[in-house]
Amino acid sequence: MNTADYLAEVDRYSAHNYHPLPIILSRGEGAWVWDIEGKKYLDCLAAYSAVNQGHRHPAIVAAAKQQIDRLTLTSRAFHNDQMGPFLRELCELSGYEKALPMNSGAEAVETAIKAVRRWGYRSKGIPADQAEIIVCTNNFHGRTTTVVSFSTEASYREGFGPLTPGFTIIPYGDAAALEAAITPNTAAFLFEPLQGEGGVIVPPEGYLRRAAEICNAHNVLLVADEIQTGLGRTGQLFCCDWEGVKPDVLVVGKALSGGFYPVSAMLAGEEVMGVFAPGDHGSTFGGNPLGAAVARAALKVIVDERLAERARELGDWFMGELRAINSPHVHEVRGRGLMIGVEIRCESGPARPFCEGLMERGILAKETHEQVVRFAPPLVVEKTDLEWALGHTAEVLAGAAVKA
Ligand code: IF1
Repeated sequence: MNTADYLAEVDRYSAHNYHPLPIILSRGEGAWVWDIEGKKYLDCLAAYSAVNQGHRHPAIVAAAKQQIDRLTLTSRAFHNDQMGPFLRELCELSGYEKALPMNSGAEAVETAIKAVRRWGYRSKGIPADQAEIIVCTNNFHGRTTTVVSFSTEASYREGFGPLTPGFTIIPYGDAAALEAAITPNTAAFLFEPLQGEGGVIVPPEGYLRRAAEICNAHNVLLVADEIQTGLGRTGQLFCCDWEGVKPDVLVVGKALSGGFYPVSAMLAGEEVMGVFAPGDHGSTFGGNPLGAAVARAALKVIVDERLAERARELGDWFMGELRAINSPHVHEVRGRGLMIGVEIRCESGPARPFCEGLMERGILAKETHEQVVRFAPPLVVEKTDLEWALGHTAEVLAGAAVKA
C-alpha cells in the first residue's frame, strides 16, 4: 500500500474527527519520524508534548519490554509491584503528598473536578450541588462532556449538550477577573499556566503568583493543568515553577509515559485526596503495572537527561532565531522553553499552508487556532536539528502570502 491507499482506507473506515496532514508515519526515533515512503521529518509537535523524551527512548523501550514479559494489567482489585514505586517517585519528584493514577489527561482533569467539588462540600461547607469552578477563556482540558461544557470553543461543545453546570469563565491572564469571580461557593480555579491549544498564550508576568495569592486568600483550590506544559516542556519541571507557584492540585499526563502508554495522574495533599474512599473513583487501567513501569522510566529520563534545562536553553535560542527571521507574515513569536508559537498575520492567511510548506521540507509542525504555527519538538532534539529546521522555516515564512 502507498500513501494514497492508506489515506483512502482511513477515509473509509475512520470517523472524520481530525484533519491530519496527508502523511502516513511508520517509524520514529528521537526527534525524527519517517513516513511509509521513507521520507524523514523533524517532529515539531511531539504528539502535543507527549513525546518529550523523544520517540521510542531506549530506556523506556527496555522498561516496557521487561514489564510486558512480567505483568501488564491486574485491575485495582489487587495490588501490583509497580504502582507504589511509581507513585512514590512521582510524588517525590513533584513535591506532593499523594497521587491518583488515571490514563488520559481528560480523565485526570475529571478526577480533579470530582475531588475539588467534594472538598468544597465537605471542607469548605459549600451547599450540596452548588460548587463552582472558575476556568478561563480559550481553555483546553480535554474532550469529555463535562470538560467541554466549559470550553469557549463552540465546535468542541456544540451539539454535545446538555452540558455540565457549575463553571464560571473568566478572561485568561486577568487576576482581577479571578478575584471578582470568586463567590462563597467557589471550590477551585482550574487553569493552564501557559495555554497550548489556546494558541501558545503566555500569561502576564506575575499572573501565576497573583492567582495563587488570590485563591489562598479566599480558600479556593488552585488547580494547574500541566498535562501539556509539565515535565520539562516550558523549560522548568513544571510551568508553575517559573513563578515559584505550587498549586493545591496538579494534573499531569502525556509525557508522563514518554508516549508509550496513556498514563496520567492527579497530585494533591491529603486534605484534598482524602475525599476519595475505596470504591468512590477509579478506572480499569489506572495504576496498571505496565503503565507504571513505563512512567517510572519516562520520569527518570526527564531527570537524568535534564530535559527541562535543555528545553529552556534550546527554546530561548530557537525563539530568538525565529524572531530574527523577521518575516512579513509573522505577527509574533512567543512561548516558553520548547513550547513555541509563531502567530501568522491574518492578512497572510491561516497557518495551515505554512505547516504544509514545512511538511514539504521535512518538518512537522501543527497549526493551532487557525493562525499559530506550534513548534514543540521532543526535548531531546539536537541543536543541529533545529539549526537545520531554521533555514527551511525562514524560507517558508519568507514565502509569498499564501492562499487562505
Ligand atoms: C485532541 C488540543 C493540545 C491538553 C491539556 C488536558 C488534555 C490535553 C492542557 C487532555 C490534550 C491534546 C488532545 C488532542 C490534541 C491535543 C491538544 F489541540 F486538543 F488542545 F495538545 F493542545 N489538558 N491535548 O493539552 O488530555 O485526554 O488528550 O490525554 O483532543 O485533539 P488527553
